[in-house]
Amino acid sequence: MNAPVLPPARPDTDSKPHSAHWGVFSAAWKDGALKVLPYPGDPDPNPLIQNFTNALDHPVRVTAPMVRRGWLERGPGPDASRGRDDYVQVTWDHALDLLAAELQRVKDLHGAEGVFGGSYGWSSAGRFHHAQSQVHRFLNTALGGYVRSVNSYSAGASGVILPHILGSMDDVARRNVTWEQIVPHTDVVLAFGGMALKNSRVASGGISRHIERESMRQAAARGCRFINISPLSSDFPEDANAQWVQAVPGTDVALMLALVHHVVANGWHDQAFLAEFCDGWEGFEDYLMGRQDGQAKDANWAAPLCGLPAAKITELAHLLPGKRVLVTVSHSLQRAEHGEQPVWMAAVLAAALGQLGLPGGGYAYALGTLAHYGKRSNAVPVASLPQGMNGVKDFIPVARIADMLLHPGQPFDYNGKRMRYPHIRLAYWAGGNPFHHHQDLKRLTRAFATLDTFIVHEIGWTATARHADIVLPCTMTLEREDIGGSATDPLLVAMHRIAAPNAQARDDYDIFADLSDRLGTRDAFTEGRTSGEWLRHLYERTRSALQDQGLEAPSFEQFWERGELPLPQQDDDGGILRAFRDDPTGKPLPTPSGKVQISSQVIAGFGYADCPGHPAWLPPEDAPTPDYPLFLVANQPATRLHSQLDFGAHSVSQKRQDREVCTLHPQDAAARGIAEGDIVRLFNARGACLASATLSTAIMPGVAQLPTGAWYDPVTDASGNVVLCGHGNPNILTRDVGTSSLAQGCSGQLTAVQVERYDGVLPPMRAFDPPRAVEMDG
Ligand SMILES: Nc1nc2c(c(=O)[nH]1)N[C@H]1C(S)=C(S)[C@@H](COP(=O)(O)OP(=O)(O)OC[C@H]3O[C@@H](n4cnc5c(=O)[nH]c(N)nc54)[C@H](O)[C@@H]3O)O[C@H]1N2
Ligand SMILES: Nc1nc2c(c(=O)[nH]1)N[C@H]1C(S)=C(S)[C@@H](COP(=O)(O)OP(=O)(O)OC[C@H]3O[C@@H](n4cnc5c(=O)[nH]c(N)nc54)[C@H](O)[C@@H]3O)O[C@H]1N2
Ligand SMILES: [Mo]
Repeated sequence: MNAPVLPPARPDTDSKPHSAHWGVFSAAWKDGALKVLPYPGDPDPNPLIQNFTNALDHPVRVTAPMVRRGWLERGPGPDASRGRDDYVQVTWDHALDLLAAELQRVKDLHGAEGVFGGSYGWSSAGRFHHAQSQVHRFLNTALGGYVRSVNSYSAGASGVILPHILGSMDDVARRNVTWEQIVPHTDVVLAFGGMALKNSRVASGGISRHIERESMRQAAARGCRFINISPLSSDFPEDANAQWVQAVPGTDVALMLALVHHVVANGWHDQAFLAEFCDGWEGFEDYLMGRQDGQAKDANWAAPLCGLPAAKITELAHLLPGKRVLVTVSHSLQRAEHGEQPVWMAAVLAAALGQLGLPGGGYAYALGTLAHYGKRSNAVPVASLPQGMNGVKDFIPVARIADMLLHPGQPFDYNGKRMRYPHIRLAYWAGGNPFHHHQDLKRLTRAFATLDTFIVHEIGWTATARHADIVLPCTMTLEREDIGGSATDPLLVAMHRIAAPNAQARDDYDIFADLSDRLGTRDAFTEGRTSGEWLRHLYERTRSALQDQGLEAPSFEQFWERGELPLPQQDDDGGILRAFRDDPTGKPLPTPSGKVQISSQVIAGFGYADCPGHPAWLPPEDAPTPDYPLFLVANQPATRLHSQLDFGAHSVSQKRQDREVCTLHPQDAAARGIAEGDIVRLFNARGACLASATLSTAIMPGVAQLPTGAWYDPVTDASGNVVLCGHGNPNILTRDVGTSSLAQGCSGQLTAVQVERYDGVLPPMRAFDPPRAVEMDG
């Protein structure tokens, strides 16, 4: 079955609109090739749209339903051969019959509590075919529910701590300071983790205009100073003319403490603001000034931790008083051990400066990390698929998946609660790639080996699909019609179909509908609608809201014909923080005191040593050692979204010798005899991977950077043990521990490694070859 399938002859077509999380575009067939052009209104289009050009009939697409041989022969049950087995191709009917029977078996024996349907992942931009919504709706209607996951890999720590101290993540990140305010008002942007354009070019649901570069340019031209506190100078574009402050990764809290210390020691803090708008300053100030532990958190204390001269820290502090200052913290800082602390401490820094709630000032958590942030909100809702009711109460913080599978029944802490991991027998994934997003991949393989059954719908043979028992080929976004939109982008996109489904691929929706049929729940899942009828039904919400506001409200047919619909937006004008500043008693913050929690009695009451009652410097456990002396930054890739379309033309064009590229400082490279373009081996006690080295002074010494997203390509020894990932997936190195007992977020951004030149035989890169598969007889 692995014989090459000839692509169908493609006649030339007119260009049609479509959308991805990384941009709105149009696509057309010309001379047998797919041409992809950015949305004409986009001032700074994202090159990632070029990943589509070779994707549709790439050999790594899943072409037919497949069942893992061991599962087919031995039936459901724990199996350590997941990830190493071959596949047997079956018909759609056979696959769906097997799957329906297995779902029924698990439900009868263990209840819906035995099914994990968290299915975390970004899937694709269309709002109806959003795979995670589809799988949740299916499990709710067919089984009555599933064990779910809460929070995200993006904002695992901040999503939990922010409601304790300021308000919801969305209120602090998404409906707060806008780029429109920064351009005229802000004097200093203190950006911890920078504001990399590669990141703000992405927004779930799509993004029609990339305005960040131009906004930074205009603000800088007016005199706004951008400070890039980051191990990488590329975390700001040149347009921002940013000053680069090279602080040791993971030490931002120490730096923030020292800045606040200097501000307080000089009496520059806004005492009136702290008294009126904040709660718990005194206890925090005792810690800051070292009144109890005898250690003032001053510049001299922070300097050796941060790897910065004390004079540099005080120089930064001098930039702040009397200025309109905006503090930002990228998501990356909280995707690390004690990730709650920088999120909290940055709020305290902005509060000490009295800046919270001012136009262009204060604290805009995560501004610059996604295109959603710093924008106005739409004044009308956009489509989303209702997921139904989940009858199962059990859940896990999303990044605790391997802990759950490996330790059923064991207790864990989360946000003040003591909970127990449920015993999962079957996991169902559609639209996510745990072998991309999770840490310590060898441990994750052991975790998935405990399942009775693992089901995956995929467009391609990701490592996740290669660990599954039943793999169902689904259409990719270009192969179906959908509606693209998000709550902060003023364009609804009619996502036209650009190509017929590849091989036997089917829409997730149609797969779930036919599966529901076998389980007797088809009507509950479909409500009698085809996908085309669903699109019309979901569009109606937007149309009627437009009509209610007396605006032009085109019919679905008109919208489809035009390809796009501009949406009205509202002026959030600073969101809850501005409202609170203007009217502190009438518009209190949704916190216990109604004010900014500089300290929190609630969090103190949880009694967590790893998340005390005020922000504090807690040194990371996973820091460089003599054996593993470099900090590895495993950040978001510039060449794709996560692992999506890693086989796409743009992503592949940036690899070297088929490997992902790892950046090293020339000093660190020279000390190891590594030259530009050498293949290197990155390793620590958990694992190893290969990459191609590039040398650059745009990274600070002592730090190596390898982006996430290269598809896991395990190379095994004679006994089947994984020796390394030959492609460069950093998650074979990262540590699978929660940020703290409070949030239990993912801590994959940083880990300690050693790097050496790899002089061995380069293993062939096989992540983009489909696995061995045979066709079922008869
Ligand atoms: N070390 C480290 N790890 C990290 C991070 C980090 O900074 N460092 N970042 C984390 C973050 S912030 C995130 S958000 C996660 C991202 O993790 P994921 O969201 O899981 O990553 P994606 O690659 O976007 O996975 C989406 C998958 O859905 C598939 N897909 C696309 N369209 C469809 C469809 O229509 N149907 C179906 N069934 N499947 C579809 C794609 O092929 C792809 O495999 O990674 C996290 N992991
Ligand atoms: N091109 C592209 N864009 C994306 C994504 C993608 O996969 N590809 N993913 C999107 C998603 S889902 C999310 S959640 C966001 C994520 O947004 P982030 O998590 O903020 O993105 P990263 O690129 O992982 O990290 C940003 C920068 O933080 C710096 N950094 C790392 N550790 C530290 C530290 O300890 N201190 C300081 N000061 N700096 C540090 C690194 O230099 C890194 O480049 O990005 C989104 N944008
Ligand atoms: Mo994310």
